[in-house]
Amino acid sequence: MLRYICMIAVLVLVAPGTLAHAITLGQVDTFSSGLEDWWGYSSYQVLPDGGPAGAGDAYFYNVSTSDGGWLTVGNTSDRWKGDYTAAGVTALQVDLVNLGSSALQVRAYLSGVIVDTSGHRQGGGFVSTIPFELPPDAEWYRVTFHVTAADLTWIPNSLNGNVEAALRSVNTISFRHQVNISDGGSGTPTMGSWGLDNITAVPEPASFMMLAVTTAMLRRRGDGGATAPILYNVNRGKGGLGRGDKVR
Ligand SMILES: [Ca+2]
Repeated sequence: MLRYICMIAVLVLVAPGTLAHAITLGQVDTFSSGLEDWWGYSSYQVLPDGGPAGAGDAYFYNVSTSDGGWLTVGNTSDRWKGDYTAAGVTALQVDLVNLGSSALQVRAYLSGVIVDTSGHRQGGGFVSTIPFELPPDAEWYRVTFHVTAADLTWIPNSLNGNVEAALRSVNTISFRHQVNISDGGSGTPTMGSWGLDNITAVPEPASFMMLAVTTAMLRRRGDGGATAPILYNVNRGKGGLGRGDKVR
């Protein structure tokens, strides 16, 4: 019996890419239990009310009080690390609200690195090629950022730009105001404030659409008629620059 236990232990230890709580399709962070390992540049906190479902719906609030600050919200915990390709995670869905006075150009960011058999570090940092323009109207928008190789652009000078390698071993994700990809790895400095909620690892579009519709219907039933978030789908080749397709 002891031999079998040891064999199982070894298999667990050597399984490639294994993390204790790595990325899982469908996982969602709602901020109902606090920061849930999310962090922000400038100032940030979880506010207990005012999320998409209104009173009692906590959300992540991030504010920059000077022109030199960033609106960038990220996560480097094990739950959001790992092999996105193997997990089937092809997009990140997030509810967003702009609480400032200027529109924000929001992009998703992922970075990852794999050391190949020759000892070379493959990967880098990547952002959405197409940003989502979040208007300063204090409305919640449900936005889907596709994170496949076709939807991401390398931020130069971060490793070698091997996006397939990065997606196989993600170590950081974030959402940020970034006007130009050349603005670099932290986004574009600005003064403003925004909120995020219901950050979800979503699957292929067909499955995602069922999930999105189901979520919206449940929310309407559950909150006594509050307006569900406006749905947008940010995808290269669709919707044009600055705004994705309006789903609903
Ligand atoms: Ca929430």
